[in-house]
Amino acid sequence: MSADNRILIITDLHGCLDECLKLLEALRFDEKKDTLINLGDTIDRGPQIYEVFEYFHALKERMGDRLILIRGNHEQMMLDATDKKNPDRGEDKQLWYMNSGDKTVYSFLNHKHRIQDFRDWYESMPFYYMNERFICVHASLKNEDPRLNDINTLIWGRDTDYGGKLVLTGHTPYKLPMYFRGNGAHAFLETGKRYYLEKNGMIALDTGCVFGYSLTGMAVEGDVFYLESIKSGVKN
Ligand SMILES: [Mn+2]
Repeated sequence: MSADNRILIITDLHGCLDECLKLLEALRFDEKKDTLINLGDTIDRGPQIYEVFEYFHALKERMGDRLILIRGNHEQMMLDATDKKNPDRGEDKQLWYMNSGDKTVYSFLNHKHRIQDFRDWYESMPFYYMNERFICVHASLKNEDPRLNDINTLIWGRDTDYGGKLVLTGHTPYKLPMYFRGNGAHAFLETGKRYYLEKNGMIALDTGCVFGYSLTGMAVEGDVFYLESIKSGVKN
């Protein structure tokens, strides 16, 4: 893989568009060449939820298959809460609103849109992505074949003892990006430093931007990667 086909990975934007754009700039994102993977949770909690949707919706038109938007638990809560065929929709709506879904509803309404009109777009988000080197999923894996995990593991799981083929995750915020080897050993990852991709274990990229910490992204170039971080401007 040459630098002509870099893969960038970001996660847990939760409506933080300003930090997202700064991060993509720091990673020297080139939408004409790079592949961009978002590990889910674009909606809820943050200041610019509709704007994040608008940005990725337009970017998808330009990037096609090189933009991969993975589904997080927040997208799933929204889908369950707005699914007219779902008999438990009332309870699912309560769960979503308890997790800040109302903020998403109002962010869309403030722009004269209803998020349920874009259900198909969110519904098209896959639960995982994999290539020869690594797997991407919102929260966690137990089995290294993503299809053999239940959906709750993929979008809600917080286990860090996975030791299979390398997986990149978000969902659980840490103050710094982390590498979990799967045997109990873990390490902080530094920004700006080049690392070789490990074969196994889990890289956790959510550094709690919407909670006021930072937004971290990863750039993979062949078998090497590096991280960049942008300080959060969200006030809590
Ligand atoms: Mn999540």
